[in-house]
Amino acid sequence: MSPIPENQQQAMVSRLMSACGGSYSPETRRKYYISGPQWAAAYQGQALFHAPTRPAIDFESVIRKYSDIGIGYWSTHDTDVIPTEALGKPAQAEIVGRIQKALAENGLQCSMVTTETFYHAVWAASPAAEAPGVRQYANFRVQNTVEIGHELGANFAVYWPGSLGYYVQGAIEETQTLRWYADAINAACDRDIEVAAQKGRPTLKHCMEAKPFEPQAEILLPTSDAMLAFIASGLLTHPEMVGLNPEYLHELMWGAAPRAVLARALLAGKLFHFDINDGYRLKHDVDIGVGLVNPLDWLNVLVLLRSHGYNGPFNLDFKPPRTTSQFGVFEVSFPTAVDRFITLWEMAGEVLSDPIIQEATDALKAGGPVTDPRDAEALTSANRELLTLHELIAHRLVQILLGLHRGRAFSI
Ligand code: 3MF
Ligand code: MG
Ligand code: MG
Repeated sequence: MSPIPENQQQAMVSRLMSACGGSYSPETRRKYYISGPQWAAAYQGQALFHAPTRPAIDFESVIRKYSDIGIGYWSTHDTDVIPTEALGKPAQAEIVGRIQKALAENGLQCSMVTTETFYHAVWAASPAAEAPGVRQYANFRVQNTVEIGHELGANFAVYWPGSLGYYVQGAIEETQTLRWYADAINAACDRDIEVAAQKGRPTLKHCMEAKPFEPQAEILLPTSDAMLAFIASGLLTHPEMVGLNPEYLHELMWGAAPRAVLARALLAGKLFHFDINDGYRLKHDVDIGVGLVNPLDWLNVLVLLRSHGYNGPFNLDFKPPRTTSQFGVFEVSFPTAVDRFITLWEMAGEVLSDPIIQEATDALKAGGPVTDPRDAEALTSANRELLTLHELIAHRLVQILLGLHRGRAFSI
């Protein structure tokens, strides 16, 4: 192939995208509770060792693009849209007004707001720093985010504590730091109760998000399970208002099975919100688009969530790769992420109604005939052949993922 001139590259990307086929219409996409974060679309490809590869983009453009794709919901950090120095000032109200207008004009709803407590230098010693002034500032920030959330009609507030941890040990005392962090969550819930009453709205669902490493060397609440323990610790004044926003990759990063993490959150009644993406075990936070690395695991995750009636948001917290242009972000990255999610969600429905999986599961639950419940040998032999169904079910799931159950076959 001869070199492709720059002015023909977008057309080629579009042509190959339509050749891929399998896209859903914006109307179909809007039926799912999928939210697009401001920060994901606006990510410029920068990192510690990486210069940006894409230009900046404003929230009006992101909201318009999401609308074109059919992403019905939008989420944001306070400082993704409001400069730090304008927070709580009249300029904030002006920006919130512009956001309301952009959402209304494009038929989007704001689902979630979150406070940036990791990027600015003020958080160098975390939002639960020793200095009382920093902690007061953290309270102001989370309360201000709650107010913005109510203004924008959001139902969820998310907390990724980010810098709650340390690089060098011994200087901070963990129990004290966690108490101070709880004070910030309590301040947010208290303010929420007041604002919700004033506005006649329900209170927000406050969702804690864990990540095992980054951006500190050691993290005080590294996993969703650690956060469940924190929520139940007695430190929170309104534990019933606080649940989880697990992120798929954040759990994989520490080697967990994300489906088991979600199951524990479901059992605790705390699965409020879910950040969806993909990546690799025991590696850093690469934030790859959902289903590009572990589609089989994702299918299984969605089977669990569908079977438990999870009805919260699926927040596309991924980063379009640095090799994707800004054109590609909206032409390829977001629509394909949405469409893989929808396909996997629909496949999960197929799994739940598949007669083979159903019969195999029922047979496993029925077990073999029990002669003597204290006879290990008899029990082993009564169930021996049935246990092969575990592998048969796993095979069937792969068949469904690859379309083999519909007769797709390869001949040589
Ligand atoms: C970091 C994250 C965050 C959180 C966000 C919402 C930038 O790894 O996942 O995204 O999701 O701060 O609280
Ligand atoms: Mg996240
Ligand atoms: Mg992440």
